Amino acid sequence: MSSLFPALRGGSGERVALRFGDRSLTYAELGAASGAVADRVRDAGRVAVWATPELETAVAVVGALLAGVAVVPLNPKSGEKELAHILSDSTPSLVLTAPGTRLPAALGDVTGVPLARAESRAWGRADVDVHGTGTLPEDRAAETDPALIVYTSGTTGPPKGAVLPRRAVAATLDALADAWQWTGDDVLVHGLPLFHVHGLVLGVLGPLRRGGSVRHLGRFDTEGVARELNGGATMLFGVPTMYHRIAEALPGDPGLAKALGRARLLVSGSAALPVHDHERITAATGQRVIERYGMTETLMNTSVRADGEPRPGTVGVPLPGVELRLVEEDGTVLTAYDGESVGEIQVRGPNLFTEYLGRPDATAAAFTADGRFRTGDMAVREADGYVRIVGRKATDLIKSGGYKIGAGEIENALLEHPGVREAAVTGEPDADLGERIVAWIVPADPHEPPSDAELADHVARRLAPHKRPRVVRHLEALPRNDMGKIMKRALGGA
Ligand code: MCA
Ligand code: AMP
Repeated sequence: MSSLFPALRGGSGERVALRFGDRSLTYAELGAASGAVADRVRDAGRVAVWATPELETAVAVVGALLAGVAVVPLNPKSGEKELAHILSDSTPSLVLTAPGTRLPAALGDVTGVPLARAESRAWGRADVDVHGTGTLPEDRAAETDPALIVYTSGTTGPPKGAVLPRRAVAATLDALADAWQWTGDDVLVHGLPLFHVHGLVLGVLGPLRRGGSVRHLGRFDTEGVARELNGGATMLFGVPTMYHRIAEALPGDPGLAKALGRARLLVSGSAALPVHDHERITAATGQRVIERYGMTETLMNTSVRADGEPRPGTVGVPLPGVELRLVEEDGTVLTAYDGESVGEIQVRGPNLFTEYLGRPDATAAAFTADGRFRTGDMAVREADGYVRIVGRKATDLIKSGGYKIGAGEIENALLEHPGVREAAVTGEPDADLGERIVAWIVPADPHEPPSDAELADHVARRLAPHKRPRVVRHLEALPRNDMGKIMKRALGGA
């Protein structure tokens, strides 16, 4: 297939490709640095990347992709149980890290390979010519070859690895370029984590595929957003929690309002942005935030278009190449564009993943016989085709801060704590996070229950900090039906 990153071979060598804090790389430097990584990993089979928000994470991912090697991005805050699962499931031959990274013992015998500092002249090998005539590796990978394996939570059990082919990455980024008039002139700013699709595929590989620039904030804050938008950034990507924090900050920060007013495009995704936050941002800045809708398994499916009417509360129209339909419980395909008939969103297109790694059962269950992916998201379609998401089929999935978290994996982790006899996890509305994780527990010893902080730390250490319960409630027994199944509705959960 043609290259994923034509700009690395084209003539944009002196243009800045990546900036993380005060460190940056031009396309020429990125070509040299990632070309060297490609050399190192060429025969590695599959590699993991310790995805800290640093330059070297981007260099490692681009280098592996240049070599045609599949990348497993790892959350550097993964707890021991989550990390052990992902490593044993994806069996990477090595883990690429930024220099100076201390890897946890839970990594076991997988070799950590620290990269040289990305700007270091050590990359500047004479045989790497980023202007097209030299030895950046030939792109021999097929479009169906895996580019990334991204772990995503289900309702029960440990996370599954979604295998994303190179075709899906190229297709989704090109469809977004069409929808957003996204070009090499754009400079994107964001502070998203680099171990998920939003921050990594859209937020790093997106600008690089266009030949544009990305400025990563290291960690999200409104000051960084204002600084970069005032300093020439043209686009902002964020999850609703980030836009909510912006909406909260705007009344006291005219500089932030001015900076947002300058942007070409403000894009929100990963969860629904409440209409109230849309309205507050528009009132203060004159800008409309546009939403796009995607999933780890499907990459992007719909978006409000840059040249379309922004409509708060909707996720816009199907992207070019994406077939989207709504299907009722009994399998009836909805033909109405009436804004009220609700069906499950099913999608088909070049943007889809190929399988859950090593899970043919789960893969088969996720697709219809004619190759459409069942998203589990429930939606209606308005007369002009705009899609409005109204809910989710699975009651045991929680979206908190834009992260998808399965209730089952947290329940299992809580049950591993000696102070917990029974556990149920639900999501509760939260103005900042969208939903917050609530743990309902029956303590092993009601007179000496574990503290809330102890349980939060336990889950953070086992799984990941963003999976920790924000609220713990104690019960004498969990409400169960005649079959012994926990009745989450009685707990106020879904
Ligand atoms: C707190 N911390 C702890 C504990 N408590 N660490 C260990 N143990 C504890 N008990 C740490 C956290 O790790 C974090 O550290 C800091 O304290 C604050 O924690 P928290 O309150 O959880 O973070 P936050 O600042 O409130 O995070 C909000 C956020 C974050 C920045 C919006 O939720 C976020 O980055 N969300 C993005 C999710 C995302 O990218 N989703 C995309 C997947 P520190 O601050 O150092 O980290 S969806 C997707 O990809 C699809 C395709 C799509 O459609 O986009
Ligand atoms: P993940 O599996 O973490 O990739 O999350 C995918 C899920 O996030 C989707 O199935 C949706 O439920 C949700 N999602 C993503 N973007 C949006 C959006 N703009 N509005 C509402 N929900 C969204």
